[in-house]
Amino acid sequence: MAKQARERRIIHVDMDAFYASVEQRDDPSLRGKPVIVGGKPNSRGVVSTASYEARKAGVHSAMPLAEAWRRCPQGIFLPVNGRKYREVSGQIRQIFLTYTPLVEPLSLDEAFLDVTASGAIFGPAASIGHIIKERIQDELGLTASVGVAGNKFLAKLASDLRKPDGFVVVPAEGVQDFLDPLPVERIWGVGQKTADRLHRLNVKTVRDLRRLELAHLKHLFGVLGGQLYELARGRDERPVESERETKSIGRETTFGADVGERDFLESVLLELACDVGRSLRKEKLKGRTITLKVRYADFHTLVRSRTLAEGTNLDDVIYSEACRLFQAIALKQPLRLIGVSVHQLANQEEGQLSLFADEREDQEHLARVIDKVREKYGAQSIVRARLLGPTDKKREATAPAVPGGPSQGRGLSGTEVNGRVQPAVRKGPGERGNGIPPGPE
Ligand code: DCP
Ligand code: MG
Repeated sequence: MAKQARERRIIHVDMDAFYASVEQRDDPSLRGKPVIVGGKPNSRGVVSTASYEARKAGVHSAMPLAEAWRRCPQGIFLPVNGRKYREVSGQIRQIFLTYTPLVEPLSLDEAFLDVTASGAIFGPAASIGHIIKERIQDELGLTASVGVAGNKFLAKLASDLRKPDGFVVVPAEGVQDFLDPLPVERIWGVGQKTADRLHRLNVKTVRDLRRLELAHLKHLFGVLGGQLYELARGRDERPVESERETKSIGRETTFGADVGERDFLESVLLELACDVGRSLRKEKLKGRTITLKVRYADFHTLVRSRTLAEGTNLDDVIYSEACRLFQAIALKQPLRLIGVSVHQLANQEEGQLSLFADEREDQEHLARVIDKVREKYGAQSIVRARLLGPTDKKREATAPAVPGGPSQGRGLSGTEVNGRVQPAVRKGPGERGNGIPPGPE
C-alpha cells in the first residue's frame, strides 16, 4: 500500500435515511412506519428518500412518487422540508468540527473528516468515529453510519457496508481482505457500463479485478483503467478538501416582467455565469457544485444542482452546467427570477486532478486575460456574441436597473448566497454561512 494511505486516518459519516429519519424523530407516531419524503403520492415529483421500513416495499430515492405509492400504498408521504434538514445538517457539522477542521461535506448528510492530526488529543480514529456516532445519536436523536480507514475510498465503502447504524473500521493490514470479496460495482467510477464490460471478462469481485494487469486495464478503460488498478489495491490519495469560509458565490436576476422565452433566459444565464466566474477568479477560488435557481411567476421556486469531478471558475463550464440544469426544467409558467451559484469552494490551487490539465490551464489563462482587459477598459470592452443578440433590447425594457455593476440596466438584482438574496450587494464572496451545500427546496 502507498505510504500516505497507511498514515492518514479518514472518517466518512453518512446519515441513515436522512430526511425520513428527521421526520420520524420529530413525530414519534411515524417511528417504525414506512415514511416517504418527496411530496404527495399523486403528484408528479420523485421520492427524495424513504425510511428503511418503506425500502422493504421497494421504494427508493429518485423513484416517481406515483410508483412509490403503487409499491407502498400504506406509506406516509411527506413534503421535503429543506430548511429543517439544512439546520440539522449544520448541527451535525458542528459535531464534526469539534474533532478536526478538515471536514469535506459531500451533501447535507454526508462528509469526510481527516482526523490524522487529531489523534494526540482525541485518541485513535476509530474512537473518534465511534464518539461522533454516539454524539449524533445522543444529541440529535439520529443514527449515522460511519466508516474509518486510511483514505476516502475505503472510508466511504466502509460506512456503506453495514447501513443503517453501521460502524466499520478498515485496519491498514486488513485492506485487501476487506476489498477482495466486494463486487466491482462498489468501486468508485464503476457504473453499469463498466461493470457489464468487466463481467464479460469474468471479473465480478475486486479479487478478480486484481488479476488484470495495469496495461491491460488502461487499454480497456483508458484513464479509468489506471484508477481501477489503484482502487482495487485500496490506494486513493485524494485529500479531504475542507471548504473555505466563503461558502458560495452567486448571482441572480429578478425580472421586471415575467419571462417565458428560453432563448432569452439562457442569455441571462450566460451573463450571470460570466459574472460568477469573474468573482471566483478574483477570489482565487474554484467551486465544484453549480446550482441553478428559478422562481416561477407564482413564486414557486426550484433549485437544481450538479457536482463536478473537479472545481471550476470558468465561465463556459458554469454556463454549460447551468444550461443543462435549466434544460431539464419545465417552463410551465414564465419566470420572475433566475440565478446561478457555485458552491463547495476551495482555493484554485487545491485538489487539482491532472486530467485535461493543459487545456484547462489555457482556458484559465484566457479568462484571466479577459478579466484584466475588462478591469482596465470596462466591462463592455469584451462581450460575448450571444449577449449582443436581439434579446438585449428586451432585457433593457423588462428589467429594473441596479446601479454600479457591469450589468447595469440589465436587471441583475443582487448576489445570492446560500439560497438567500442580498439585494444590491453586487459582488464579492458570499457571506460566511454554515458550509452546507444547497439542498432541495
Ligand atoms: N436525496 C434526494 N434525492 C436523491 C437522493 C438523496 O433528495 N435522489 C436526499 C434525501 C436523503 C439525503 O439526500 O435523505 C441523503 O441522501 P443519501 O443518499 O445519503 O440517502 P439517505 O440518507 O436517505 O439514506 P441512506 O441510509 O441510504 O444513506
Ligand atoms: Mg444518507
